[in-house]
Amino acid sequence: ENTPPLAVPEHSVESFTRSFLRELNYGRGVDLDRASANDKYFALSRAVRHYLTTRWLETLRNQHRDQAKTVAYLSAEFLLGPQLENALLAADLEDIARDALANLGEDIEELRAVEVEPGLGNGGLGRLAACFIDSLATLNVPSVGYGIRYEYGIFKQTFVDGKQVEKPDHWLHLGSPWELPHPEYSVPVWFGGHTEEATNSAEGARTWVPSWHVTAKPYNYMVPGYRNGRVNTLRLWSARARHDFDLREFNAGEYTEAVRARTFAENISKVLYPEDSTPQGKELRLQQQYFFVAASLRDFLDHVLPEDYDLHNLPNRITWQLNDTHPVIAVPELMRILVDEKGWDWADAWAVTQKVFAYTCHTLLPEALEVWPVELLGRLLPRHLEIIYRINEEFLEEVREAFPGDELRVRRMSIIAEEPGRAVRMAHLATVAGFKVNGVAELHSELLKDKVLNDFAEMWPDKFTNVTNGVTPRRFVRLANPGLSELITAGIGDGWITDLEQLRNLEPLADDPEFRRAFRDIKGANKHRLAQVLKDRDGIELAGDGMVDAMVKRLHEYKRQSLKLLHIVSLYEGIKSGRIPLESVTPRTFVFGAKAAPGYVRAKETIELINAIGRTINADASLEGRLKVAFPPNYNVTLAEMLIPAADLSEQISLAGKEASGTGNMKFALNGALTIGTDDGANVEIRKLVGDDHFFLFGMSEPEASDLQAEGYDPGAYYESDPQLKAALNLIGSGHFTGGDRDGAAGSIFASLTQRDRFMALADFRSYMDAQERVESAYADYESWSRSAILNIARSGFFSSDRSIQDYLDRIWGAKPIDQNH
Ligand code: 26V
Repeated sequence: ENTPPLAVPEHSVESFTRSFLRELNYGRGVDLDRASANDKYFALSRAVRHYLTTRWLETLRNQHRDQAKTVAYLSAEFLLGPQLENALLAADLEDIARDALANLGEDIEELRAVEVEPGLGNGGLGRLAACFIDSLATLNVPSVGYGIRYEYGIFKQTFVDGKQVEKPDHWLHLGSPWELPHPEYSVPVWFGGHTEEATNSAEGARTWVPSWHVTAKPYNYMVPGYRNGRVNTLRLWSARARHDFDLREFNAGEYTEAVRARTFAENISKVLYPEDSTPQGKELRLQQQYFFVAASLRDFLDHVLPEDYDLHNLPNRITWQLNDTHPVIAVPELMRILVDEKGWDWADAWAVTQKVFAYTCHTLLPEALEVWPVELLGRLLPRHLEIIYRINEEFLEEVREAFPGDELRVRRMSIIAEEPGRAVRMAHLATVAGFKVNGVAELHSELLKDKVLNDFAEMWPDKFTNVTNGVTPRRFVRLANPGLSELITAGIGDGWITDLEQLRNLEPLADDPEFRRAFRDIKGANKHRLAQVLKDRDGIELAGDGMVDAMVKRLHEYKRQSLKLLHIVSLYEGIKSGRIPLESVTPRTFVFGAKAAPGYVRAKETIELINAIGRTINADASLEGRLKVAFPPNYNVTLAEMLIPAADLSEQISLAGKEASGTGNMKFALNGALTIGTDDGANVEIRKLVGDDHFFLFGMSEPEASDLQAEGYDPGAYYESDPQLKAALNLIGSGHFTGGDRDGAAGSIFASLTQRDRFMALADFRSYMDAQERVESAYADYESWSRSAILNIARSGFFSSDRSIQDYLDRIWGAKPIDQNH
């Protein structure tokens, strides 16, 4: 029971060297002369892990002893990014490890490059989950992340003839030193079958007789707080075929068939779905969702809670935070456990269930709201469908009582949609069951109440709240931008790393010419580093000493990469036609990073067009290298950490009312880029904080955009009335960039913008061009630009994910950070 805690190894180069060599010899079975880069990377990672393990065990022991209120973050995605650098930072081993390796003749940077980042997420939602668990640990909150250990993460993007080609991301190929499997905590997850009359007498109970199951095997990952002695756990589930399958069930001679059948079960955690909108209603995806949720509930109830725990107290012990609707099947699962398995009456079970789930919505696009066909859900999870029906029945009764005679409202609010086919609306289920519903930026939360979930907000106004997103300053400033971090620390001390509002103290330094010069030097060095990496990796050349203008995010029509292209083409066309004198153009590199969902045709065409335009512009000697387009393939966390610190200008140009929050916008501001953006998502809050003088606002506001939509939007009118817009579009449509081809990507994008333009890029074009002119003249005074950049940093402390987590604690969870020494 009371094993004394292992001592943390001594913080010294000697001790670290011993750990490293021991891991190399005993862990990998090689000596230094014969070790591969992977061997050394493993030994290094394992040595670092030793320094955190004692803390991890302590945290787990305290958590078990205290039985404190816990936050379980349920998320189908955790886009973690490289682990080694973060562990080195948290354990305060950066210098020691570098020196230890140098003494052995090894370069730590070379070993870091071996790491394949775990890309277990699509974009914003998955990266947010990773920032949040970092902040939960740093704020000392008892918490656990639950998700899926995909064998293949987000695909690796390559370009072939400028077209996106996806390659599988077998990130576990060489093994991962960061995970610890715990097969002894495996749990079965059942599917299919039918339901029968209950064997217990609880009101509302039935018995589920499922027909097949898989085993969910947990892998634990350390989530270290920033130098605070806490190490939380991220538990990711891997699907295994039931280990005890009985060969007598198969006829003689079917041995190989039986073994082969295992792969069916193991498919469940095989691959991350790379779509992040327009749900496909794929059966395997629903299997994934139920798989990780059922395993996580079971894990918490059976392994975390004491054996005799009275589940009536559950709301004091846990909040299950639902990261979008992906885990919402947890709601009927908990009801099933309480009613069918534990024998509670329905009403008692519902009372508890309604107090333990909270729901975060991450979108505004109606097509991104998940719905599951009743037929599919009923086939895979027949008992859960029955439970959802009953929840809906009672809920609709409540609606009828609150709004007598309003059957239209009842139909709108129903958890079950009738058209086009019967389907379960997961956002409605989450909103009915959750005790809180939050949006991810102020504007988004308002639009949820006023539009997307308006009926629900009228019924339960107090259920709705906002928590504006944030990003972890450890990874996105301290690790990504060491130069800037040192400068900040020299100016105001290092408290900002865990208390980002302290960046305010930089404000006076924005007026200090020495400080500004130092800032510019760092920005320049970061650009150099980026230029070097892009050259080595992809053979890309940047515009020498110019502005770095970055648009990095998933490729989506609503994010309007096409509007960015219209700006680039218009500049190019202006220069070529003599309208714009070349000398007047600020040298600038337009950097794109974007993956398209493999089935999203227009997004893929946009990628092709970006590459085509880039190829033409980059090869045009008459531009004297003043304009460049750099589109490095496979934008991921690793590349983000390289790119964001080098940027001068951050492009956040979605149509107002479409981007829930954005988090890249925050990362750029914190690294001293100025934003050109619409009044959308968290841009609104960034602009309010940094001030209009240090932000380039353009475009319609959300009400203006929705009015224009309602009036009937005609992109053709904009095309006809703005000669520069017309010239840019015509140049694209003419095949100028596509080797004369007018039919492929160029023709398709031309037609879609001029005929439909769902996200009104043409309507915002003129205002965007004007804002870009303001950017050019501001940049011409780089002294004053750098002052604005520093003020952006100083005023963006609000966007720490530590602040987001504090808001979740105050507004939703009611959990308290733990005093470590108690
Ligand atoms: C949605 C869906 C829809 C069903 C099909 C599968 C699937 C997979 C992932 C997603 C997530 C898309 C939603 C998302 O990533 N939203 C982004 O969340 C960020 C964090 O809150 C926010 O900053 C971005 O504005 C928002 O687009």
